[in-house]
Amino acid sequence: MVIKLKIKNKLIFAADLDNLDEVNNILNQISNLINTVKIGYPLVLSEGIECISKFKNLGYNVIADFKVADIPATNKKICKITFEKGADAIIVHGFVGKDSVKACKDIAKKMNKELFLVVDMSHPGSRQFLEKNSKEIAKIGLELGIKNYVLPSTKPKIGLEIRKILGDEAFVISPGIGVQGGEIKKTLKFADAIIVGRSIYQSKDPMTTTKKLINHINLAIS
Ligand code: O7M
Repeated sequence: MVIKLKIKNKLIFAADLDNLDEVNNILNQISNLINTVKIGYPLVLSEGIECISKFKNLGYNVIADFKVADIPATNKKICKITFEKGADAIIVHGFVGKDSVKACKDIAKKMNKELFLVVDMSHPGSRQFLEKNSKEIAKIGLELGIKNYVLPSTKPKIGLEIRKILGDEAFVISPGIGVQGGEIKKTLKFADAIIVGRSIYQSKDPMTTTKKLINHINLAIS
């Protein structure tokens, strides 16, 4: 398993709020429990791309969830700017095809950063197009030598099937736990870490909720 990011407690916090103060408030409560934050469009479009450096300065690993899905030339620019802003990793879509993914992979390699490839997604609509091609997308990732992947916790059977294709060397992160119905135990049979957003940031007591999640994670892997 080759990954430069060390994800504490196998738990990534999805900071999908549109207000930086609210995110900081949650992080203050869980900062000794997690070290990796996934930020995406809700926060960046509301508060600006500088959120990345703000979280970096607080000591977090930052995964930029921009689900990059454009032509190779544009993909390269998006990744380069995101890495220059301080992101440790960027999330990239595979359905756009090998050349688009390769452009991201090449710039990530050049800048010594990480890339996560989305192979399938967690929401019901993903069955319409993405799921039908997820194995092909996984193969593109393997052909390009990509090590990091995103697989949905709401589809544990498919998760296991794709993990077989990716092999033990792959590092898999998985969203969909909690609100979307995914279960930690089933997910950690194919994933190395989980991504959780609403269950934490909508909780009345984010610290206790996060501790409970970590207990479940530890039970699942023991
Ligand atoms: O725990 P939630 O459901 O509130 O949040 C899950 C997070 O994971 C949220 O940031 C989603 O955008 C993201 N996500 C999915 O929910 N499903 C997917 O298939 C893929 C992602 C994701 O992170 O892609 C990289």
